[in-house]
Amino acid sequence: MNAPVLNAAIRLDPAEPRHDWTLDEVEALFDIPFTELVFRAAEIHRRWFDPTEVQLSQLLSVKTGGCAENCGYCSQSAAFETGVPASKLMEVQNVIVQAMEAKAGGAQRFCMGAAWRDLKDRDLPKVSAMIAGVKALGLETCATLGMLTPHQATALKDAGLDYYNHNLDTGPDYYDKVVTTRTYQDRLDTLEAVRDAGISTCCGGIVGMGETRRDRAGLLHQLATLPAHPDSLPINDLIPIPGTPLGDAPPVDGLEFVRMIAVARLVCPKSVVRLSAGRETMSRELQALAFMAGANSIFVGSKLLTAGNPEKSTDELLLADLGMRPMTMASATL
Ligand code: SAM
Ligand code: DTB
Ligand code: SF4
Repeated sequence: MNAPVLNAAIRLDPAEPRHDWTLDEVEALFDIPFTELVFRAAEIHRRWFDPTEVQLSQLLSVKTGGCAENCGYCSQSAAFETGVPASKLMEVQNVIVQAMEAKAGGAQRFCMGAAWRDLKDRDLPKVSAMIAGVKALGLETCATLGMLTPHQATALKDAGLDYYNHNLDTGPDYYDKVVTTRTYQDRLDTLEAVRDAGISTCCGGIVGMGETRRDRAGLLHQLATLPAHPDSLPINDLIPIPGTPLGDAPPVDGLEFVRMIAVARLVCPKSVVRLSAGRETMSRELQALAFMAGANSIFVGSKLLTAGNPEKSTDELLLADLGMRPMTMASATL
């Protein structure tokens, strides 16, 4: 027998998900030999989910560009010249039409994104009408609108909001290398308001911003020690946007990306882990490996917010070739 591949002191498969992970434990998971790591993650994936099921979300940017934040990866920040023009909040009826098309295309959840630092009360009625209208179509609703106050979160819940996306983006020690216009604690406060309002949380981050493995472990450690693990956990592969400070960031090694998915699956075993932005430049085999390592959600539709995503026909073929099918709504809302 070769050297042990796993620190026996790390409890990987308790009856219920752990919330007492230490940063060192999470970092140690990244060191497990690749095939063993993927195997362990695949095993735990099967404990909580049907591994042939994938949850399908579709995005729409309902308010694009001109954002007051300076997130170093983002095409929509007013701080960078990216060629993305700023536009006003869309009309409710136009959003509903897009949601109908998304539903017809097979999406289960419709996520409305706005390039805002925070939601303003004056926009609440219109955003609430969008949420109510999308919900009435029989879609799950998700929104990502920047920071929220507790009363705004409650109003969105009352309008029919199922999920709120608010990413921690990276580990706490690397955060201020990426964005300086808000703090990590600001993000955690909004997540708390969302949880307290009874909305399911969608929270994850990005790899490929120059962070170390320890920073990646730092992000997953934060997520795994939240009062409730994210219901949905997006892992984005940076899409380098020309004109942003990260426009020339080198691509992340595919195996390292899969490690991130596998560790996310191990530390947040009941979360729906989304293989999120960046699939357009990933091979089918890399995506298959990510599903093997525990990813069970993707964005569908040829556009994310401003950047590209695989065509519908490309994804349909991929899922068919992998023998994967859309997650049933019941298991998508664990
Ligand atoms: N303005 C809101 C906010 O920041 O919370 C919502 C929209 S924002 C675009 C949502 C998330 O998309 C970010 O937190 C980030 O994780 C991800 N994202 C944005 N630009 C990206 C890029 N170029 N590559 C990968 N992920 C990106
Ligand atoms: C998430 O984690 N990724 C999505 C969604 N949540 C809002 C956004 C990805 C954005 C990719 C870059 C763009 O389209 O501008
Ligand atoms: Fe604004 Fe969100 Fe982009 Fe940051 S990620 S600049 S908050 S739209």
